[in-house]
Amino acid sequence: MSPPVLEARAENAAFRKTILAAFRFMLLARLLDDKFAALYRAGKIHGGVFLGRGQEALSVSIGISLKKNDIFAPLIRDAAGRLAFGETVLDAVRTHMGSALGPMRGRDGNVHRGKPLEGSLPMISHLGAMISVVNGMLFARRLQNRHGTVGAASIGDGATSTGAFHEALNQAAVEKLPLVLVVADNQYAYSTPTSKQFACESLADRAIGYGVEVQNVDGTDLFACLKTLGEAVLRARHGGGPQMVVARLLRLCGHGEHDTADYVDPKLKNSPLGRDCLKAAEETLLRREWLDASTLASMRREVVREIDETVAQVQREPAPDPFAENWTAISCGHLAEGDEGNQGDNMPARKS
Ligand SMILES: Cc1ncc(C[n+]2csc(CCOP(=O)(O)OP(=O)(O)O)c2C)c(N)n1
Repeated sequence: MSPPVLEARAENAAFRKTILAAFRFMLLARLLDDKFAALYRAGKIHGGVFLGRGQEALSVSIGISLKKNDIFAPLIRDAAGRLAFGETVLDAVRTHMGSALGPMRGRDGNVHRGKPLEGSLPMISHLGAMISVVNGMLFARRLQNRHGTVGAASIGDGATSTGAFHEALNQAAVEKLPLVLVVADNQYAYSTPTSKQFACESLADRAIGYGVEVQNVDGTDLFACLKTLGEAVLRARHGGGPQMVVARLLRLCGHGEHDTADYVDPKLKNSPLGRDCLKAAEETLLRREWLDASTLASMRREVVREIDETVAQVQREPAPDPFAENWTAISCGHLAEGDEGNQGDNMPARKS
């Protein structure tokens, strides 16, 4: 057996590696979001663009804590978590820009993207609907004797006022499902402040009512989020039943890129809740000398290059052809090698 001091050192080195990987995903998500916002304003992205600015620390922490065969139901503010769970920049850009080669084959808005067979669920609604879908998948795995997997769902403070949230949380508690529910208490549900949303002190109280283990965490602190989410996932994986984590933070953008968010109280922006988690993580990593300025600069250059090259590639790709489509509602999003992007469904394409 190795002496405790060596074990502690190895643990520290592993944590350091995870933190640096998480930080890179956060940076990638932020710069990707910025690119999508710019493309939207330039009229290159249709529909809406919804961003996760300020929520990257929380989002990446759940994405990176899950394993390959787990289930993840992300929301519109989860670019960082999606990337950490395995989404490629190429899939994200293809979906936003409507490429026929993307996972939804250019037929659906960007928020509904996912690869269900890989455990990444396309969002139905932002408002609680995905929790019971994750529960259902966890039940299915239990019936298939596939134990040891975890299902995570993201949710906003507004969604915790819906019946869907309460029914699903209760079901998960009664059935002791390995669910991790990640609540981003970002102070607004669209333009509705939390004071008009709930009267309990913390949203954590809602979990206690159902007998669900719950933790509060500072959503602006990457280190705290990683630790809290990592431990919650472990507890769920090892039979501890459903876990809820409530992270307090401030949404550092509008509801979508169309929303100027003038309703946000300036006092909140200047409060600790308004701290930018990406900047805070960067400062801490530099201060601890886990990252130096030149490594950071080259990381940033690499990320920008990857995004720019992917956008340039996708701009040359075809849009869906309405006459060649079979228009089945859901694409399984798995393009086989050499697939032209039109055969990904479980239904055969209709020949016109
Ligand atoms: C069933 C349903 N009702 C309303 C909407 C419109 N809508 C989308 S997001 C949202 C607010 C969500 O707020 P919150 O849950 O706090 O999440 P946040 O946007 O802050 O991440 C609303 C009203 C919707 N998508 N689905």
